[in-house]
Amino acid sequence: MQFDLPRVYPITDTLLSGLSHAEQVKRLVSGGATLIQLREKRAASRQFYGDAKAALTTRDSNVRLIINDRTDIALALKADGVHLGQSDIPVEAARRLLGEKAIIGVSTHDLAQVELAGRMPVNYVAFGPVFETATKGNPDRVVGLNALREARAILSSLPLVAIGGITIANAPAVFAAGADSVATIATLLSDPSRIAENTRRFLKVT
Ligand code: TZP
Ligand code: MG
Repeated sequence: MQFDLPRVYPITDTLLSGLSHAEQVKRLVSGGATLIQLREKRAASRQFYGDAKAALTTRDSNVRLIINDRTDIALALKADGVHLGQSDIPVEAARRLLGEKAIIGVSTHDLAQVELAGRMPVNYVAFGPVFETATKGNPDRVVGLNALREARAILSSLPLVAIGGITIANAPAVFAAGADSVATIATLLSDPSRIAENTRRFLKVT
């Protein structure tokens, strides 16, 4: 279940960017992103399905697209995988549906959840929010860099994705604490005219 996790893992947000998922993917890919998560918390299922389908149809062969929360949509569209939260269906169930080759990641927000996630059939574990974030409604408590270091130790070689308030400025400290990759929303998307440029800049510092 090894897979090559890039250093920057952008997540789409239609409210913040004002753009469809497909258009965000296009801009992120033109900036060099190779793994992108489509995250939709508001739109109707049918609308998200159509937008995700458009993103997947135009996907490059070197780009992998992961669907947040919705294993059904990932399965129906043959996406590259699914990203599950603590209240989504169990990882084992998603693995049964999507198969061995799917990329499955899980969100964790404290070290007990990291311990459990480390024993699940996942390809990576996301941990955060590492810093304050304005992007997620009702975010979990900030975990900080010390807990991130502990998460690294718990997971040994399992890929660790840090999330929450990560910017070009603080990313070096996040990598130094042991993250393999950083998942980011606002820092790449808040200026929609600069998505490709900011992605390129971010990739350069990693
Ligand atoms: N999960 C934990 S923090 C977060 C999610 C989805 C939001 C991250 O967004 P940003 O803008 O990179 O802080
Ligand atoms: Mg979720």
